[in-house]
Amino acid sequence: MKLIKSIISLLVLAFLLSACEVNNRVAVIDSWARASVPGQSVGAAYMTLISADDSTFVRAETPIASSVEIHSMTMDNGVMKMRMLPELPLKAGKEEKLAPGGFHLMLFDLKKQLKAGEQLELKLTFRDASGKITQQTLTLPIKEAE
Ligand SMILES: [Cu+2]
Repeated sequence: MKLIKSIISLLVLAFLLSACEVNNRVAVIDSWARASVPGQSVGAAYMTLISADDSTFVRAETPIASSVEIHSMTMDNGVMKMRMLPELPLKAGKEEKLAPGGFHLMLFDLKKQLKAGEQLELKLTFRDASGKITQQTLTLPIKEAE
């Protein structure tokens, strides 16, 4: 009886721990936005996403752009082609890099210039395998492209 009780309390503990992790199942590292020039209406942001479980990057928003799209970039007969992705699947434990020349976030209708040294607020939305939505807000440094 005592053994069953301790097994039950272990199960409850495991459940509580996993419930606590729900809000932070996707790690975001190396995030930055590319500095823009005056009058430029489109910007770009980059980051590396690592999800603990299979999940999906659904969308991104920022107060300083009308919309943000997830894009892929590929070479097609020597021509760079960008394509909008409805969402980006994330494999458990696999780094998904959004970097110049590959996946990136495209910011449309910038409301102000992105100046190097300043910061940009970006809200990311993820959906886990069970359909649960989580969001995290990031502060990205704005930098000149290397
Ligand atoms: Cu693009």
